[in-house]
Amino acid sequence: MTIETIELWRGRIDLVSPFRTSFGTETFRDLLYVRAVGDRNAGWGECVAMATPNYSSEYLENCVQVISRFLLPLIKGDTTAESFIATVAPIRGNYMSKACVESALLDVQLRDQDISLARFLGATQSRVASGVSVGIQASLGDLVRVVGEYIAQGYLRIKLKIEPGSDIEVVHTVRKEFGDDLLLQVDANAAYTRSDTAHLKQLDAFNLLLIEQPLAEDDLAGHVELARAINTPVCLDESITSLDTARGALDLGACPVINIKPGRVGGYIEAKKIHDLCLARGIPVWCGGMLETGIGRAANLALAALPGFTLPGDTSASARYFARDITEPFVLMDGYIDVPTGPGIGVEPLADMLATLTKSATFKL
Ligand code: OSB
Ligand code: MG
Repeated sequence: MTIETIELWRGRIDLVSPFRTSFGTETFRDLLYVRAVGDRNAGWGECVAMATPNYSSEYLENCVQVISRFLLPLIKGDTTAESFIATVAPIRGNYMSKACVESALLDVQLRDQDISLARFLGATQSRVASGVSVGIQASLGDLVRVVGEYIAQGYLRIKLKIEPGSDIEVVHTVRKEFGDDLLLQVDANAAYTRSDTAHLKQLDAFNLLLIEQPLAEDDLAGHVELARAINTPVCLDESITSLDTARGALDLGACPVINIKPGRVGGYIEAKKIHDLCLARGIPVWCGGMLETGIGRAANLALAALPGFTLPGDTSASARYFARDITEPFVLMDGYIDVPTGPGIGVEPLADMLATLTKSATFKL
């Protein structure tokens, strides 16, 4: 394989409904893709960064800068996903930028080898159990209606976004309405502090699968303390940015569950390493999401098909996000989504959707 050029593609796609979290409200998804053009195939990677630095310190326009100024100049014709990771190691952080480029390189090299990403990563499942992440709603009535619709569509697990002032009653309402058998979890996106321990302990009454990222990204010690004080399993999202942070969090006892997002940890190869560590230690993992279009979703499904992914992920169907996805839509069937089987990520942008994107830069190697 020889990489010849790398293209950056930008775009924007509306969400079917506003998505409100403790850090803000999204009504559209700003898009950034890297397309790596090789001598035989081309590969795509989607950047998961949001438009603003609220979920993490990374944001999309900054990723354009990091990728163009610092990552792409390190790529040579014979760079592979694996050698890219080693080459960009001196660049600190910027996981989402690295992951985006790595994904495109991985896609093109696996297409050349005629291997699916799922097979490359060691997937053992042909379909993935799907959960759905439900944003903070304007009223409890809206919440019950929205959750009811997702359950009717077949989603196997509901995740409720929470924040101070919209938490205990929200969970109580959903439990009362939909019963004790519903697989239910919450995600605070770092909205609480250590002084909220007694408040969060009230969630113990509702038999939740887990509470995701209750405290600040940096506050591992706080999560250790909280995990000891409450019965609801603590799961980390924002805090886990690498294999090292994952190992550290597990060693400290900060979390009995981990949400693995490839974009947040620098790519699919690092994500697999975190999966392998967790599998070896008996720690269940699940695949998170970042409102990806079909490009990133296809790759996430491949990862989520690994054996340690024993909890349903935020790998929802295309229709949960977009009226029309960038790729052929991923559809929910009896609560599951099929893992792509074609070479690489197994999908491509549809011609008419590609026409809504802009090639913003081309780098010749
Ligand atoms: O915290 O998991 C999160 C979306 C954007 C940024 C952060 C998060 C989320 C979600 C939705 O919860 C996941 C998805 O459905 O893609
Ligand atoms: Mg989260």
